[in-house]
Amino acid sequence: MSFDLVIRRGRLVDADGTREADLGVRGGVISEIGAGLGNGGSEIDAAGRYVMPGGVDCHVHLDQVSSKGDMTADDFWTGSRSAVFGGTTTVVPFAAQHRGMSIRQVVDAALGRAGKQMTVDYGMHVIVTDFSGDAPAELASVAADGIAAVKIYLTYDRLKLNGVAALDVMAAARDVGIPVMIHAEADDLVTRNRDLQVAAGQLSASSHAVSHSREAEYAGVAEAIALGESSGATVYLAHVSTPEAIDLAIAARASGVEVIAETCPHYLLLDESTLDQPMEVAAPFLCSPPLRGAEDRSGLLDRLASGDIDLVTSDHSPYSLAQKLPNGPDTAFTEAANGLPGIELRLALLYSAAVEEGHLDMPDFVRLVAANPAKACGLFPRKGSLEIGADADLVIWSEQHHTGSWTDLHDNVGYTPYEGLELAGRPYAVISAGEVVVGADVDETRPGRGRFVARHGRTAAPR
Ligand code: DUC
Ligand code: ZN
Ligand code: ZN
Repeated sequence: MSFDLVIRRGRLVDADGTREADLGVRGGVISEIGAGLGNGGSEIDAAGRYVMPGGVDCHVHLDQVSSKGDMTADDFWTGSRSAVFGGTTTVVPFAAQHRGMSIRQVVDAALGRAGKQMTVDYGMHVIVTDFSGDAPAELASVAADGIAAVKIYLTYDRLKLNGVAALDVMAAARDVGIPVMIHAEADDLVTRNRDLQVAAGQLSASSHAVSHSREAEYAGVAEAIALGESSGATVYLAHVSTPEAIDLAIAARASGVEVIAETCPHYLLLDESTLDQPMEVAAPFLCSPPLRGAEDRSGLLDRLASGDIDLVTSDHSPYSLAQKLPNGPDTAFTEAANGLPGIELRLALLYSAAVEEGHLDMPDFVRLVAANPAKACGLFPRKGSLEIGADADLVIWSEQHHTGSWTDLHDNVGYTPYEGLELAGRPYAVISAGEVVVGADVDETRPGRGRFVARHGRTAAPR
């Protein structure tokens, strides 16, 4: 027998283009691509379907305690299982250092739990909120072990770093060759707007959007870019919600700053008017930065097509309705858990918003959901490519239309913000390390089958 698995006559698509060929897998890696390959131990007929690298989601919150003290509804098992059902075969969550904790210990503990629970391969980032004492040495040590990036916050009282500490993290990250993911909203603007809303008794969901204004994002992104410019570190702008903030990144790149820009499906599909409803309806849609308007969505789609936005991640932030509404319908916007779930529908959402609508072609799609996220995490070409020798993490894609419904999903959240939305595209089968894990009547997910994949080398912006 020549191969463990042969996928026949698929339309193979990677970030560089599309071709029709057979793909042979041996020992969990892609071993040959061509016409008329020999027999496989198992075979899949993919005629008329796209075969693409598995999705890489490098912004997901699993098994993580938020700044408000909420534990995410998904752990590494439920989150990674939900991911693979949606076509994501590599996830990169965060080990979160809260103040006073050791970076080394939080990373080791997260990797230990992930090793037991993850059903697909994974990397790990570390959130740093306290860079005193042994933290610089510990960051260097976890970076040497293959941590993908460090994340810092410019806002949130319990997370934010002051300017000096932020610059220290940036310089340390530059020295070890990892990007700094930045939650880029200016704290002064967010805090002042929030306090004014609270003082005026304006506690509804729309006041959250007033607090997290677009100006707060512009100012945060400008600060993040300045941190990158003065330190020489690669800036990874997390969850950008406005085209104007992307334009700041474009200008910064032109003057030599390394900037990776990310957006998320909720900024491409959902509208800020959702927040004008009573809290019990709006709370599931509260995230930071908040949902924006139609012009923003169209501007983001343009910048996805032009290549100015590098990647689309889910920012999966899974909180239950009880965490969203701790005081029921009387919950104030300051009390609701912050963030949207979306790990399973990420590919279907981007496909629906951008490919089906003619803004992007399939190689663009692969670039945004797989190749560039893998590059941003130092995992390419092992992940996010169809190169010979790459891990056989593959999605056979169906263009089938379907309706978003939480009952079809595999997360532990209890709702989806995309309930009832007409969607195009979903996985027909998902292969992880050469094993068909998800398909029609196939569910081979199991805790612990995923492997830690270390970042290799210095990470540069994927362009
Ligand atoms: N930042 C994130 O990265 N995710 C969820 C909420 C937030 O503020
Ligand atoms: Zn953030
Ligand atoms: Zn996030």
